[in-house]
Amino acid sequence: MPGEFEPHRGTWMLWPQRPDNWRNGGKPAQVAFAAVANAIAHFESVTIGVNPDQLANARHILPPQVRVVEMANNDAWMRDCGPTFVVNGQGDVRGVDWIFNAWGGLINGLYFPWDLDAAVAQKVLEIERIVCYKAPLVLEGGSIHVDGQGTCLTTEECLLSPGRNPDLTKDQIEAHLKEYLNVEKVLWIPRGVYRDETSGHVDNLCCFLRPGVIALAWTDDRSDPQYDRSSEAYDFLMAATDALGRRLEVHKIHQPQPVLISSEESEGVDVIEGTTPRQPGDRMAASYINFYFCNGGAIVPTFNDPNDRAALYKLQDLLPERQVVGIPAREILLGGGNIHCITQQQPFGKLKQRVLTTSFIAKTP
Ligand code: KQY
Repeated sequence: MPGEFEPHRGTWMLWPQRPDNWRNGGKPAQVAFAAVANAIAHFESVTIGVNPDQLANARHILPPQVRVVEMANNDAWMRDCGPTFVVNGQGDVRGVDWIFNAWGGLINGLYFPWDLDAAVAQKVLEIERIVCYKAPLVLEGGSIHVDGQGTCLTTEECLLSPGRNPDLTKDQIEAHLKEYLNVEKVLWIPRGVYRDETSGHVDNLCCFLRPGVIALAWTDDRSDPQYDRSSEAYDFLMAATDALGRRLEVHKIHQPQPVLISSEESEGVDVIEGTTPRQPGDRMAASYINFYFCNGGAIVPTFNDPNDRAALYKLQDLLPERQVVGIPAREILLGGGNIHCITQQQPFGKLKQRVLTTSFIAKTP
């Protein structure tokens, strides 16, 4: 699996609408998703899968350069139900279709049913005519990050949670990661971000900025429940080496102040049995780390918070080769995730495909 920071052929997303997760029938979230799609489209092509009843609305709201395709789904988390794109030894792009069970199935999943989401990865791969590898593991894309050089980051809290693969040992899960992602080393961080409803997806806590270099969600406030989680992750990463035996450089990105659901926001969400409730005063798992790399850019969530500026400047310093773009993302956070969770990169194949494409273009009159 290439690192997300490597070149992309494009980005895949889904369109939000379910009223028991997105307030006001999904309208504010749709505006936020459109802003993300528009920002990414400045750097690379974007495709959005949309349920049939929202097709006209999505086409109306999204800019013309964003490709809109009909794709039935239960909710809008392409990172988690979409394919994980990999590149084989010949340089061909392939897709891994993990088992999706809505972040914990009937044990602690976030909604039921999830059958449409479970079919999304295959549909994306059919559209792109990419061969699909069916993996016998419950896993969402937000629970892994790779450096493209043999190292995978994940959390024990998530991949060992009872709702995912209770019949597999840690070693068996690691063996699947090694096989399907072609990694040699899995770094098991103990826990993710406080109150992350995915049971601690790593993509909200830390990510590779490039091989050997990691950005980590941080707070200096020892009374914040996030402090212990970030500290143990920091200590773990500082003591670790990657697949090539390198020590890791870890950069702390200070989190926003706790983001709490307001009464108005809570009232806008339909109450349906079996779906995660959204109560006033509940803290959401806000994190600047939940950003998305695209070709030449990094699209970073902002929260109208005093720390927004520092986070954007620090990431820009750490990523001088990219344009860092902040997008107001409270409405995405209110649904339980953020910009990284709603996007999925499709990489270029290795040299062969790019050379073929270039020579074809060169010969076309
Ligand atoms: O990857 C994510 N953070 C997705 C969260 C899903 C939340 C569903 N309500």
